[in-house]
Amino acid sequence: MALALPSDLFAASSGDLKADDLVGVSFWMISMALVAATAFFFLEIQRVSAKWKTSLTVSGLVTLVAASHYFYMRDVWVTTGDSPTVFRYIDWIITVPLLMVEFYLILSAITKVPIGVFWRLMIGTLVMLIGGYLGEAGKLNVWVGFTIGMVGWFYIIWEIFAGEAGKINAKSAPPSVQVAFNLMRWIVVVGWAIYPIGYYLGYLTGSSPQDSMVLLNVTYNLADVVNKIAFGVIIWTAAVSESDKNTAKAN
Ligand SMILES: *C/C=C(C)/C=C/C=C(C)/C=C/C1=C(C)CCCC1(C)C
Repeated sequence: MALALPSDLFAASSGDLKADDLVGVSFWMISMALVAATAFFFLEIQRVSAKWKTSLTVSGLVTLVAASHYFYMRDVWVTTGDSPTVFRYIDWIITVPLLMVEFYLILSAITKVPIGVFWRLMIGTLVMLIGGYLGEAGKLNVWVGFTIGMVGWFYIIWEIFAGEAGKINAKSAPPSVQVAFNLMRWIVVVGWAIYPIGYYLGYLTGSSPQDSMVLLNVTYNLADVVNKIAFGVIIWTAAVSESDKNTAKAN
């Protein structure tokens, strides 16, 4: 039968992934991991108690939105060798606010949280991402964009450690939620720090554009594994342990 297609035809449908293309391979692997994580978070919704279901839904939405963008980013990279900056920032402008919603939900699972907390986290997010985008897109000097982005990020860190969000959690959360909240805070500090490092490696070291774009994309991709998948798993852990505790009490 003449049904067998030449293998380069298959490869051509998504560009031609080279075995030594580290960035391209990382785009493929992470897009699959994001798909798997999405299925996992959605399936686990039925296992946790009512007040945790929305948190798992949001985790699954973050990985779903990111998986879709990874397919596009992967194609841009594999076919052109360019950084998929526009897709990257479209992804972040949707997923980072969703992660902020997640913070708000974790706090709201325990106590009544003023809506102002949510809006302040959103404002910090917008400043951070708009500054970064203008720098990366060449609309602003790369250092100026970087600095604006850093200001937005520091503002978020301040809010979740010293601001109203930080105080609410310290006062009223049960231990497992406090553990989750603390881990999430360290994700925002340590996990999110990987992004400005990526920006720095991409634009501010003065090395060749090709090398810089490899470093930038590998670093951003690694950061997404930590901050989208691992972050979701942390929330899942808290949700399962809190739900099991409540079931034990009820029996
Ligand atoms: C799922 C995607 C996430 C969690 C993306 C987070 C992105 C950042 C924390 C980006 C931060 C940046 C700075 C702090 C300064 C320079 C510019 C950015 C946008 C890379």
